[in-house]
Amino acid sequence: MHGYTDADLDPDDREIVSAAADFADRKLAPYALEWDAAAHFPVDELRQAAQLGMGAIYCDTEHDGSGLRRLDGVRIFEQLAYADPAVAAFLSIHNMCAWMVDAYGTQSQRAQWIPRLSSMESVASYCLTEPGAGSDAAALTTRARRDGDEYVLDGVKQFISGGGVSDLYVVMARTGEPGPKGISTFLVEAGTPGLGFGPSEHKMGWHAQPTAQVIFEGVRVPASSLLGEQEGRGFGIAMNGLNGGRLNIAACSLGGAQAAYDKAADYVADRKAFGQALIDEPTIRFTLAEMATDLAAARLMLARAATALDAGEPDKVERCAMAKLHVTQTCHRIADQALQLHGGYGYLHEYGVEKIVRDLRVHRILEGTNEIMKVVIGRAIADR
Ligand code: FAD
Ligand code: 2MC
Repeated sequence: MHGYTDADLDPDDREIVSAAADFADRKLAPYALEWDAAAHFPVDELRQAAQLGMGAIYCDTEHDGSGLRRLDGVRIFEQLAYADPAVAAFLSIHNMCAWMVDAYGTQSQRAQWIPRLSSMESVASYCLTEPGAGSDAAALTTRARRDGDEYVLDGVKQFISGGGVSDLYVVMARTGEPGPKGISTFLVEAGTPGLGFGPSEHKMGWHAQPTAQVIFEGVRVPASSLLGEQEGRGFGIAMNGLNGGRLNIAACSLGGAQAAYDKAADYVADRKAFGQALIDEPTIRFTLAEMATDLAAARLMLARAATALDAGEPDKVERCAMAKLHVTQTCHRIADQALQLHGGYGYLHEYGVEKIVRDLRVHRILEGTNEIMKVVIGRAIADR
């Protein structure tokens, strides 16, 4: 259990967190640098995580979900990210998709998809962003036109995590008027004629998972692919998915930063300069003290936002946005401080810290940029 003592958790919670930490230590950590260097997406290991209940963490148990809380989810992603933030973050996106199907799907959509998503026999991607609509997501132009018993999808989705590899694409597309009210959500299976993909993007970090355009050219899906049967609900579905997604991305930052901090604390205890261990230099100790304090505060803030989402508290949206803003920003800084404490060695791949800095950087951009988090929080303040 990285970042927790026994006193932090009751026995049931401890079991969940320990199981995730044990899996991460054995199945992810030893290979994370290799996967990063080779841009390898470890689908087999993701399926092993799913065997332990991490494929549909907060989906109902009725269709093989794990029936856990958001709070459990963020702790699980934190432990997985301690080993590999990129892999943990992909699993969090898959879980966001599974929850959207479970929360908004019809009984038959849930029965069809949740068992497959829970086992990760079907890996899922979330498709909202477009080349011309990122932060302004409600401006999306991918169109779904009703044609008899089918919808026909045309458009391009940009930066899709798992694009080209996933089995199920959860797609926000326009069925009606401009703006948020004209958007619906569709479940599109890989292999559907007209569904294509761009090349895998070359990225600064997140090398262990592919990112690609998802292209729809006259993609025909049965009308039963409309999530929740009713048109016009897609923007709300997408946003509610993202509330939890934002927490999970923050959890991935926290796990990565905890790992970077632990590496730095070990390193400065060993490294000698000016006749003493670096940890005996007071300014270095102060840096570690601030990093440890920031990690503890971030963990508390994230847990509070997760309980707000679990309980459906009225301010859950802004709490999730605040947690995403604060935790991803703070944790990226902590990872960078850890790199600095390693001196030149921090810049080398084999020490594992530069990978964490690269992986955590994008958490300030995706699932809503940190500027958009301020827009969300600011609107809540203005609407008080
Ligand atoms: P823009 O919206 O063009 O923003 C550019 C800049 O302007 C940003 O700094 C932004 O904060 C700022 N800005 C915009 N509007 C405002 C405003 N009103 N006030 C202040 N500042 C503002 N999307 C998916 O749908 N699914 C995925 O799986 C997915 N995975 C991703 C993986 C990676 C590696 C990356 C890089 C992105 C991924 N995204 C995904 C897309 C991601 O969510 C978007 O990149 C993000 O929402 C920002 O959109 P944009 O890139 O179009 O930037
Ligand atoms: N939770 C629940 N509902 C929400 C919501 C949220 N977080 N955000 C907005 N809504 C609702 C809102 O309450 C309103 O509902 P109603 O019509 O019932 O009043 C509706 O959605 C429209 O909202 P707005 O009027 O605020 O819409 P607007 O277009 O002005 O702005 C904004 C919305 C900027 C908050 C939204 O577009 C946004 O979050 N943009 C960021 C996009 C984003 O996060 N992309 C991430 C892509 S996924 C990714 O990166 C991955 C790695 C998977």
